[in-house]
Amino acid sequence: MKPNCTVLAGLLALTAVPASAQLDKLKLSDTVQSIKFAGDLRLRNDVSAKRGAGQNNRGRLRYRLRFGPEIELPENLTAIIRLGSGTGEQVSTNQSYDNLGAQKAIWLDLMYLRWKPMLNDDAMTSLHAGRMQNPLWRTYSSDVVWDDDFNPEGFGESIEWVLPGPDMSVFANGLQAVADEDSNSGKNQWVFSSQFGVEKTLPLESRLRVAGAYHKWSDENRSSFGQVTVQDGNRRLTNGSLAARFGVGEVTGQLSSWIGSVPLAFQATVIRNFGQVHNDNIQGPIGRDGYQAGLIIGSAKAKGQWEAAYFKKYSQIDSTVADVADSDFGDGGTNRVGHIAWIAYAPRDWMVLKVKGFVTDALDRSFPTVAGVTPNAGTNLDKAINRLQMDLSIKF
Ligand SMILES: [Ca+2]
Ligand SMILES: [Ca+2]
Ligand SMILES: [Ca+2]
Repeated sequence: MKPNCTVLAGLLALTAVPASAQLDKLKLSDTVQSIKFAGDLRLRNDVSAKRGAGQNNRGRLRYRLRFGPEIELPENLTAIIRLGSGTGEQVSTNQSYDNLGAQKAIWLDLMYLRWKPMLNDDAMTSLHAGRMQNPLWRTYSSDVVWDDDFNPEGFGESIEWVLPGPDMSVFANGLQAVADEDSNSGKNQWVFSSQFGVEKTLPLESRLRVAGAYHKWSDENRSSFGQVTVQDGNRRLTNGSLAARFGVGEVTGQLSSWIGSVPLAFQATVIRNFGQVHNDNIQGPIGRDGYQAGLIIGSAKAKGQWEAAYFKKYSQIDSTVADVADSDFGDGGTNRVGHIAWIAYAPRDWMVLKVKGFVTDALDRSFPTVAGVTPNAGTNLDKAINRLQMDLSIKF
């Protein structure tokens, strides 16, 4: 009887301690100025209908977890760490319900240092190094070039100046990322991006933000990138390396406005691969252009809010590097044209319900549209893919 009482008394004593006092016992090193944990969790039903030889319809129940700390250090330095679910792909942290409940892996999704020096009262500067969030400014339509899940490994720089006078700011972003390192080559493969943009306040509380960028890949034809996921599109050599060269020019922009109290955002991105010219590896149409354009009405960011959106996307075979482009359009990648639409509703500040549909088709059927499949097989050239995603997302 007596030992039980002791345990009970101990438990009562523990629960009687206020939460704040328990937190006081959390020991942090003197270097840590503050620490913030955040994350998100998404449950998805992903259904795709595929037409074409060798193509199967699929229905996948999937989840995504991302979670980690932002650790504020001295001297305006922050360490950002995030773990993510998935299968280690460069363009997704999705994991399917699969293999009789087998344990699923956790990956390093972000791990970088951010330095925000105070250089000027009218300028915001930040420098990044590590495996980081893409430092380039992007809208939804920018995923014709960059999948939102792609976290480059290298260096990033961002600066934005507020100009005196006409409600205007200018900004510049840089990215120098290692695409791949190989033991048999002293030279890494890289991507170098430079972006310059401007934001201007317009009448009727409208705003226009536009940026031009150039994404230059180097040694992209030397070998493959050793990437986990090879996406559709892009001509490739038998060793898996890209056949075309890539120097992609991009103009991306957003015009935000209002209909009464409902926000409205027009977005468009236009790309051309200026690196793409005829060479020994490139026969047939050169295939170097792409765009995505559309609008989002409303904004499902707080309790009771909704949004609806429509976009048209068009991406020729070598318009950009397929393996870092949006992974949800068709099976992901390039050489595809189609429509994207969604509606979303936020029943709580921290919860969003979303239904998103894709109606797509292969753009040029004379090319292999399935990664790694040669065209002369006569299969896989007809590749219409329609897709429906139903999401429940929680932010915490
Ligand atoms: Ca993705
Ligand atoms: Ca490698
Ligand atoms: Ca390589």
